[in-house]
Amino acid sequence: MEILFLKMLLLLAGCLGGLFYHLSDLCVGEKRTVQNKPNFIVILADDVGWGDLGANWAETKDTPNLDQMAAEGMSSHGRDCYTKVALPLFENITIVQQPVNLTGLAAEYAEKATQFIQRASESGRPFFLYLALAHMHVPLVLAQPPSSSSFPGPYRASLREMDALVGRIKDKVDGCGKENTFLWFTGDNGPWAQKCELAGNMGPFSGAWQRQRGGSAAKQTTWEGGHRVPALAYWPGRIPANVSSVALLSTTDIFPTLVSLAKASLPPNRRFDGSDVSEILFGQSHQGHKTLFHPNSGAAGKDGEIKALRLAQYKAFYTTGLTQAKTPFEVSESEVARRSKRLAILPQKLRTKKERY
Ligand SMILES: [Ca+2]
Repeated sequence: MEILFLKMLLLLAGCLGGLFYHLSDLCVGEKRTVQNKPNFIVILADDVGWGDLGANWAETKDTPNLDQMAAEGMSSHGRDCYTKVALPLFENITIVQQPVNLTGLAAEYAEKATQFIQRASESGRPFFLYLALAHMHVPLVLAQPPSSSSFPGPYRASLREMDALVGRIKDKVDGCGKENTFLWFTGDNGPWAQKCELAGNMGPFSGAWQRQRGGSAAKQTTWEGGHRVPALAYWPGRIPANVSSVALLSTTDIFPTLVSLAKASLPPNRRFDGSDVSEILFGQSHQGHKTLFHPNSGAAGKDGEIKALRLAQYKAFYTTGLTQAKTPFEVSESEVARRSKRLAILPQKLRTKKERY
């Protein structure tokens, strides 16, 4: 199998990488045919909150493109600003910028990604594009002049910028092979709550129980706000539109799933935590993981130690944040789905009473 790395853009922990894996036709100019193997685009956002997407949380109004992607695919139930950072920006193995100009980074992501999709499509070979964004984290640069009358604040401006960026990539896919391209958007973990208004929205997973004991329920903890991330899967004709799945999935499933869809095999000499979840994405199954183990990030104990266990609708915590917990909590997906739609219209008094996560 011929494999060519074409582009790589690296910033902080994120990279935009692309490779072709060999096969036949795709779209060349106006002529478009369906190849035997699909294309894959994975967009990974940093510290994006489950409630940052309007598709999940009705109070959020800043993500029309991601919401549209959710409507056309499947969703699954995750002050200090600078203009430059000292880290380098890579294209393949070449540093193309250092320090990175953060002001133009979103535009550069979009330009490189869309150019890559275009060139890959014209090549007639299937491709894989991985786009690991510097967004959301905390805003590293103001995405909009604060003097603007429509400036919504640093975080929301950055959220809108990311939404527009994903929208540009989706538009490119739509114009150049959407019938054979699988687009997967998700996040790595929940918001960095200690950054207050510069952090994302956890939606209903605000961790009332944990916060009462002085801890956080977001990033670096094993609570839902720290582990549950938005996930959108888009592939018209293969993935059913406007479906919200309650199956328990993990970002560790991405690799086995893409390997399977590429008709390749996982290396046999190691174990993988994730599974091929393509049947769930294609609407043929609702059985995700029955059990997930949540290791500690190191912020609240020894890095890698199992601190919480998810079993079906139950989640047991042993140590999380600064607080020890021995209480199993029930995580009702149907309740979450119902509340995510209803909470936006509930009075604050009722909302607080209902928050258990
Ligand atoms: Ca992160």
